[in-house]
Amino acid sequence: MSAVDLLAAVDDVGRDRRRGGWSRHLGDDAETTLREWFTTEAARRGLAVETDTNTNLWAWWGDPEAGDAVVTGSHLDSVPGGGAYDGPLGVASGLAALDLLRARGHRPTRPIAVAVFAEEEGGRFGVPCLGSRLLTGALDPDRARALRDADGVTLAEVYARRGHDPARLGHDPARLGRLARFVELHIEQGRALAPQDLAIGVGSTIVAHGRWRLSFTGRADHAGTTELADRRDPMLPAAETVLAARRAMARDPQARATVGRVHARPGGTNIVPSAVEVWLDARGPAPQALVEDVVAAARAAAGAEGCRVEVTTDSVSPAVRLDAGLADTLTRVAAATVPEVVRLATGAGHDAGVLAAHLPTGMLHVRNPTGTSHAPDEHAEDDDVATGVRVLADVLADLTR
Ligand code: HGY
Ligand code: MN
Ligand code: MN
Ligand code: MN
Repeated sequence: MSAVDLLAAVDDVGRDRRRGGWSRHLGDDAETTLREWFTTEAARRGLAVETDTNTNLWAWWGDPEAGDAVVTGSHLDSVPGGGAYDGPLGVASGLAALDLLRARGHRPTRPIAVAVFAEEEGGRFGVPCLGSRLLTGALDPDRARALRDADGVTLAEVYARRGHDPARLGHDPARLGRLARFVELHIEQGRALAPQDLAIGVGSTIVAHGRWRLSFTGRADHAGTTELADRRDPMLPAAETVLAARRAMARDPQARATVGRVHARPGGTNIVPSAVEVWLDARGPAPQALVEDVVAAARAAAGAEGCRVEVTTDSVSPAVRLDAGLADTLTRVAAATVPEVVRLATGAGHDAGVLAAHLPTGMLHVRNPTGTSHAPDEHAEDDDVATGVRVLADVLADLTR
């Protein structure tokens, strides 16, 4: 079954009629349905499916305990109102690549797994790459268990409802030690390949990125009867935060500073808010320095409005240089299928960026004609998807000969 057909089978899962696009978040019905779909498709292929203590899924061709495994895969969760390819393309391509290898009669000399990492987008609990960070010990399990979603539900409660013991979350060095290579196929996010008329890019680096939360506290009051001098309006320093992020990007073309999420309480149209939370996504060569500039402006604005401000770090991911030797292998193997292969530095975070600190890790990026991602219009052409699957199959064959 082709990756396009696999994706088509779940195209209606998690469609977000209100926002457009798809919304599939850890523990919700859509993500649960996608996990069941993956498990069914893997079992249909005779793969042994297991759920690890961090609820990452692993579909094995070969003995999971043997070690020295070659792993591909990605994630099934999405951002709110996201596209259908970011994550699922890598998972579907992994299954389709195994179909190709079997059709060719390939007999791997080492185990191969297709993995699905939990909550890569951090869409529900705010910490990206949750499953791979827990697996690798990059996220403290106590902190993870206590994470709360927008409704105040904790991660521990969601896992318990799922029948997973939250007490078992955490670093899994034994599992990690059995992995020898990880190759993630992902739709390109950004538009580097299309202008060069290229279908495949090999990942070289992943930019440093992080998420910070600025919580402004003022005083609720009547919108119609409170004069400016009497207001302590937290929306004003929140607005200054957004403008400071834009100034930071204008200063440094490599910087990315985004405020995509704001939450005002109590949230009435006719109320000067009592509190406003602003989430800042910062990326680039030095995201912390960028954040310091934005926070300084936010603090000054908060002071001028008589508001308090608290700044917390939700997550920080250092810049990652993907394994050069594996990138060379990916490039060599891909060259048998596509006329030219380029290295691609990406501004998007991935589970590959987390695993890269623990085992040789590579990425294959599949052309995105418009570059649009984290949005309903995200798209890869069927021919490019098929090319990506062929290249991934050739890579898995090369690594398991
Ligand atoms: O946010 C990111 O860069 C990734 O798509 N999770
Ligand atoms: Mn994403
Ligand atoms: Mn992704
Ligand atoms: Mn199409």
